[in-house]
Amino acid sequence: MTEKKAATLIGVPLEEGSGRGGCAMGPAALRIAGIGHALGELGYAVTDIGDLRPAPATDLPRHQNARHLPVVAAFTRALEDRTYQAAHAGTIPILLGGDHSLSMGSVSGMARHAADLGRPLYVLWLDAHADFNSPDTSPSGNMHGMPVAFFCGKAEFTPILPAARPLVDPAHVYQVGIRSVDEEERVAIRKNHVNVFDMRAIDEEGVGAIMRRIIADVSNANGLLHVSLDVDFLDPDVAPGVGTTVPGGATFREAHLIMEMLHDSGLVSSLDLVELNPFLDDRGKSARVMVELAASLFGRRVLDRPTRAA
Ligand code: 4U7
Ligand code: MN
Ligand code: MN
Ligand code: MN
Repeated sequence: MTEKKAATLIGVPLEEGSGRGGCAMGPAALRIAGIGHALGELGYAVTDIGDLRPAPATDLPRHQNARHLPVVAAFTRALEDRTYQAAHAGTIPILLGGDHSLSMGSVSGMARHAADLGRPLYVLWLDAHADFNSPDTSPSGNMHGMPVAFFCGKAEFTPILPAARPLVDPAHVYQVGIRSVDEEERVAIRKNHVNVFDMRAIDEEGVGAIMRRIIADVSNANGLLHVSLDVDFLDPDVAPGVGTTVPGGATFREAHLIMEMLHDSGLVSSLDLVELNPFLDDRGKSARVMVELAASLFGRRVLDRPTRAA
């Protein structure tokens, strides 16, 4: 008998990493748009553990260019553990964000899980931004621009998680959809050999060819693949509900094909749905798009746009 596939929904009402209000409502909007129902329909046993609300960390000094560090650090610690536990229990952790600083915790938790299994962790970063700043380089001090540097061990936040924590090899990070990179970030992603497929690469090669390469790399290495989907990966016309819109983003069809190919690969171990700001959304449009993409990633085959919701 094959065991029923299982998913754990983890609500992350975190907005302090983003420098503005609204992302804390993201988990509610994703639930109303039907994330749990969609996964249930696809045959998953879904456990929703509700929203995490850790108290701010009291042991960290304030950092003038890592804004709200005590809040983000508390979420990082809680999420590292909850994500690890969900994966260790044989389920797929799905993080309902919340701003992108939550990936400091979710990806670190998956790195611990992958280390347990003796398998490498790969990360697919679907985003307009590289999120490879550190407190030393960030032009804003907003920690949602720092998670990739953090889980690769390239940003100096050592007191947040144990110094000996498993890191992600930057050469195992694949960024797709990139179109806004800060000056020092550009240097850092090159120096650290992050694999970047910017919008020009998508236009020239197409997402199908790009995804085939990424999937082949992960598959050949017997890796786990964590997918981190930032709303601003999509064009603002497709998904306006985000604080950091950048024109010229992915179309719905491109994003959808990526999800279908990921599903067929069977490699995806975990997922972040991040940066949804329902306060900026257009009548739930972006929330529904995010849920439709997640459903495709977990096996929905027809293009039935969800009509339930709000
Ligand atoms: B997101 C930025 F300066 N790079 O660091 C920064 F442009 O999670 C934006 O991808 C970061 O939405 C965007 O503040 C973070 C800025
Ligand atoms: Mn991001
Ligand atoms: Mn972004
Ligand atoms: Mn390798």
